[in-house]
Amino acid sequence: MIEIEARPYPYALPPGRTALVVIDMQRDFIEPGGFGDALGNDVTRLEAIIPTVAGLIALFRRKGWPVIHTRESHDPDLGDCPPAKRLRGGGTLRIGDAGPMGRILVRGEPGNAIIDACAPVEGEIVVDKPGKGMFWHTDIHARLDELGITHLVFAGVTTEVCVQTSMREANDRGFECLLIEDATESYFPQFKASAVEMIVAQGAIVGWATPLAKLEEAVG
Ligand code: C5J
Repeated sequence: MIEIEARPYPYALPPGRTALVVIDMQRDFIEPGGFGDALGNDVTRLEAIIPTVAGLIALFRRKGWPVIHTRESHDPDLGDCPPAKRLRGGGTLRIGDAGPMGRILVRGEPGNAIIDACAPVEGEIVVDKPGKGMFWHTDIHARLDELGITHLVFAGVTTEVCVQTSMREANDRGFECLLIEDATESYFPQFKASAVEMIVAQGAIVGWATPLAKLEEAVG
């Protein structure tokens, strides 16, 4: 076990049983012209964490530990996008509409791709998830079990939506979850701060949080 200084108390990381999950580092959320932008958000906040997320991915690759990437995405026929999701919100572009980077949140479209700086390499698992959480309508739980993974380290966007939902799903499924707090971001600073507090509150009710430097310090 490697002990990581974290909130609310040290996180015990078992090498060989720990995977990194990078949530939705997609052009649709991070670049101008994507879904996040169409909803009226300032995407530059998310852009700022790219070097930290890339550094975290590099650390896991250096260690030879699994890296899993997720994409929030839908089939081109939108059969996996309930009307309640598609029609929600007052943005100029809805899921499935054609935007500057192709159809919003549709698999295979340029905007749905993971940004170059965090792109998966050969052999890494990529999960296409139609929901906010990484488990709903995906086979990731079985794949994690096959790999013997019991501990998940989380990064990506956005903190209070897809990251927090995925962490909560993972926590309910028995995974020990650690959030790298400077490798996640929200369009709303107060939502990020609150989400991190909710995760670590009540003795790590959802999981632990720590900055990348503390993980690097501990794992070398
Ligand atoms: C959102 C996400 N915010 N990846 N998706 O709709 O957090």
